[in-house]
This record gives sequence, structure tokens and C-alpha cells, in this order.
Amino acid sequence: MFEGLDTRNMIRLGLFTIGCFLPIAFGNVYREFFVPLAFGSVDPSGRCPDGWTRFGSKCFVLIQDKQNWPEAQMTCDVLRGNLASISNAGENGVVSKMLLASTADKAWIGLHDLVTEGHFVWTKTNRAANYTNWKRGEPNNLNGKQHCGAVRRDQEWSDRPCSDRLPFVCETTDSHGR
Ligand SMILES: [Ca+2]
Repeated sequence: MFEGLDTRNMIRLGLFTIGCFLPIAFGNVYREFFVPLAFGSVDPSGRCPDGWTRFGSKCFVLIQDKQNWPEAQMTCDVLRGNLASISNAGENGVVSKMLLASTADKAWIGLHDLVTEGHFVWTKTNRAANYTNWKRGEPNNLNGKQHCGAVRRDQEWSDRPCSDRLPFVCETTDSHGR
């Protein structure tokens, strides 16, 4: 498969990508998306894996395949990342622009209050979110069933049932390769 290529060097450079094409249906329209299954870690020179967007020390990618929140986190883990933690308005703007450039109107981020109701933490660190950009009236834990956080195209956040199937944003960093 990689005959003639220096695979070890590709891995070192963070360019090694394995993936597959998945047919995904929108209504009655089928399209095939390339879904990366594995990446090398981000290299020290600051290069993000192919298809990811750098902002500061982080690389973000919007995956448009709709998955529930736990599935989305597992997929980000396969990509050697996590569901995105958004630490400041700059990062929130970058992630929101990725939604605006897509057909997604909202996407999962790595925010949940599954452990303690009303206490939202980032899944990557299990620490409370210092920066937040909740829509007015959110998080409201509607019907007692909303424990996972999503960002919308207007940059504002809402809590939603973790079983909802949404596109999602993964992040990785070059400091930890995660
Ligand atoms: Ca909740």
C-alpha cells in the first residue's frame, strides 16, 4: 500500500493518514465523505494534520457525520484528539466559522454536566469551563435531559440531550499529541 514511500518519515511528520470513504445520506441524496481514522500526532513545528485548522496551539476539525455525544468523543479519540474544548472567544470564533463554512447549524463540543448537574466541565480535562458563551437562557437542562454542550452557527452554546446526533468538532494539540 505504501510501497516506495518512507512510512516512518510520514508518521514522524504527522502526515500519516488512514481513512475510508463512508456513504452518508442527506434526505435522498447520498454522498461519500472521507473519514480519517488515524493521524500521526501534530509535529513540533506546529503543523496540523491534513484537513485540520490551527488556532494558537490547537488544531480543530469539524466532522459532519452526525453522531451522538459519546460516539463523537470516541471518534475524536480515534483521531488522537478529544471533542473540542473552547477556551476563549478567539477559539469560539474559529469553531463557529467552521460551522458557517459547512451545512452544519450546530455541533457537539466537549462540554458536559454528566457528573454534577449544572456543573459543566470539559471532557479533555474534567475541569470547569472558565470561558463560556451560552445563549441567553441556556443551559436550561430542558426536561432534565440535557447534559451535553453544542455550539451553534451564531457562536452561542446550548445544552442538549447527549443522545442527539450532531456533527462535532474535535481538537488536538501539539504539546501532548492529544
Ligand atoms: Ca444538564
